[in-house]
Amino acid sequence: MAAKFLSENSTPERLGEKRSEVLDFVERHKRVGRRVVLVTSGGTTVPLESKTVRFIDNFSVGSRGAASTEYFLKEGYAVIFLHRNRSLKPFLRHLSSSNFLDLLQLDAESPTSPVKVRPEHQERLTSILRDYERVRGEGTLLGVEFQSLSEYLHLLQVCATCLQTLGRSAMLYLAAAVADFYIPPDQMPEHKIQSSEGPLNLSLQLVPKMLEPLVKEWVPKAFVVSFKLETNKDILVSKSLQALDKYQHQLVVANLLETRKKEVKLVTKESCVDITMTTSELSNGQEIEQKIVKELSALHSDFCSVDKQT
Ligand code: PAZ
Repeated sequence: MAAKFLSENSTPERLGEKRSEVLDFVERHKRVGRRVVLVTSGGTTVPLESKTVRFIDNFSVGSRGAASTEYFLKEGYAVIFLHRNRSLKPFLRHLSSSNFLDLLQLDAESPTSPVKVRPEHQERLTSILRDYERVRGEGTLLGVEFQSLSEYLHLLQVCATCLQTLGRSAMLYLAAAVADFYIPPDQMPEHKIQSSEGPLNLSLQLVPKMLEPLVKEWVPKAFVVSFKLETNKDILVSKSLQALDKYQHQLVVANLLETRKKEVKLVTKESCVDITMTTSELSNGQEIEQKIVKELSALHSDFCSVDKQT
């Protein structure tokens, strides 16, 4: 099913070049013994026309993926950040609620470098820039962009297979909100759908679950974390357990749409651990992703130590 989807849906531009970049990144960090995590982030679009004017989208803005990426970097991981274009980016996300130009001012007294950061933003920007420059200097973050469902799935396969060589020291953290339904290319109109033709009836097909080949074939030794989003709390844990049973991966991060920034559950076959934020932690600007990543990093260390014992 997955192979059929990938062969029938066109590959993203410069896929070969992107594969080489990811492979080089993985090899470089493998040489120094650094663990590598693939973080997926943001929603996918599902085109309604091949010359796409309209598409179906979802709510995800990529906060989970962008924030988690920063915390994985702090934990010493190298991160492949597979993200939706225009979704939130690590470091830059801290400025997403500001108008960039409001952070700056013109200084008439220094004509050669007249653009300055306003004094009230100096401290915050310095701290963001310091973290960003350290990561750039160490070369520990690689961004890979997608927009549509099909681009995402092709790039997921490429990134995951490049990680195979790392065995247990690779982690996959699949936080992207991936569409479950799509229109196959042979059923998609070429041109913009005309409203003059009346109301639109869409028939969508199921997207094959890529977790299956990912766990069985692409990265069979890696530590794989999937996400489960629900709106009904009564089915959250049972659906997470079903996924673990079906795909045989290591862990599901289970969350509800409304409370996803305040509480999640880390579900494995053996346990279900609640991670929660207090009101004071939230008002101090602390983020749940810091706790999630800390916990996962520790579990990943245990998982890697099995290799060393054998
Ligand atoms: O991207 P975001 O921060 O707005 O939301 C994060 C999330 C809810 C998409 C993520 O935590 C998640 O659950 N992803 C998987 C969604 C799914 O079940 O397909």
